[in-house]
Amino acid sequence: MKDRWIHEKLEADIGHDRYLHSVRVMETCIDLARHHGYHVEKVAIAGLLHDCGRLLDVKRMLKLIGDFDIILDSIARDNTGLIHAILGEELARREYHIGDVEVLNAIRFHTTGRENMNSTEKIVYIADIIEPNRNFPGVENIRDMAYRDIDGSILHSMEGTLKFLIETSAPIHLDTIRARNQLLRLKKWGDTR
Ligand code: DGI
Ligand code: FE
Ligand code: FE
Repeated sequence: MKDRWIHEKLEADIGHDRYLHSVRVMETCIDLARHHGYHVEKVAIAGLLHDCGRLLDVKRMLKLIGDFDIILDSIARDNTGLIHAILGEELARREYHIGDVEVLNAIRFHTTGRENMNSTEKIVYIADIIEPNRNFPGVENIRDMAYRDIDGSILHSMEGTLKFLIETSAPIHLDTIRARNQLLRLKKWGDTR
């Protein structure tokens, strides 16, 4: 990305470590897009900005949700893990001047996924999980899968997230459930019934 100001603003807003994570996600997005023959510029900016709503200042996150008149559903409310993606879409639009709806949706749905994800959304979702510094058990398998079968890799990693959410008694967002069910139908029947 050549726009220096985007990098400088992002690092100031989300902090050095998360900024470096974002750059790794961007690079992983570029690699996946080249491999799968997809639009590199689009996924690069979406990958770079995917966590732009994870502000260092959590109070400011909540204030901006109010300022922007964002209505949170009962699961996202009180959950900064989910709020950062929703706020991120709005910040990308307002403060980073992103107009491309595919890029905005990739930011919006990068945490939960959703039914009928397009290629930009899928690449950002899985790049966030497999960027080189991720080292949870099983990541190598998901990393390999992402280059062979991106839907399968998303399904597999989503099921890991769902297990984690159940083990920690966390609420599961309906978008995550719908995304998983659709990917399961795709795997079982090869269609999106
Ligand atoms: O922002 P990152 O840390 O890079 O990664 P992320 O945006 O994927 O956030 C991961 C967190 O989001 C992780 O702690 C699991 C949580 N998460 C994902 N899907 C759901 C969820 N949390 C809830 N409560 N419900 C979900 O459906
Ligand atoms: Fe995130
Ligand atoms: Fe991330």
